Amino acid sequence: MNLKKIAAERAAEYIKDGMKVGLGTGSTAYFAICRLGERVRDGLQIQAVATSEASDKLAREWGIPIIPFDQIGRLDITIDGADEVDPDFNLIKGGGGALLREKIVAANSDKLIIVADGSKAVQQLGQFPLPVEVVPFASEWTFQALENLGCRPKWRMNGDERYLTDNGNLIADCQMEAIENAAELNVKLNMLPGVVDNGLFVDMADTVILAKDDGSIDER
Ligand code: ABF
Repeated sequence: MNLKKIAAERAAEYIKDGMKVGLGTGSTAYFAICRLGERVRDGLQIQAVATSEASDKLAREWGIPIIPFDQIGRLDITIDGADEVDPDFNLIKGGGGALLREKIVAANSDKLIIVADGSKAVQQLGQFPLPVEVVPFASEWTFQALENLGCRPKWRMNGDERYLTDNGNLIADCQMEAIENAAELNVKLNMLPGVVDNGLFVDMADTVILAKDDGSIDER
């Protein structure tokens, strides 16, 4: 049983003719894009923006019309995955490296639907290392600033090289253990001049669809 697929395909049912849709990134959002691709093949009419180069490519392969972000206007629904979801629907995202575009697309959406298997539900955010996107200029200075904030950052690597996002930035994965106040940390991180954005999505998700181990869906 593929729990990610179950959750993602349930979310795809929300999409109706004429909608403008944000396409998430990651192995769960992948199934939502494929399901929407099937529906487009069967006649569903939508326009979409993608949150990563990978999702853009996948959507185009399925024949989903992709529009540049600045030309699409307000989105009806975005379907995206998450690394952690707390009981208030606050999220850690960015394990897939696409947090910046994901946050911009989510902020421009009337409705953000998060899809995941049940393992992503947590009581408190912070076990999953919080991704922080950092500009390459003065990156060691920013790294130090993250340490001073009490984060324990580690540069994300791609083999021997530092990982680069679709925007040409670095990712510092910050081991936090427990995030007591996600809203406050979100602001503090984004106040650091070298930080572009971070993977805390506070008060952004509208609906969370989790597929549980037995295949049933917890949808709130
Ligand atoms: C994206 O993909 C990210 O924000 C998140 O990091 C990740 C979730 O990965 P997966 O769906 O592959 O578990 O949604």
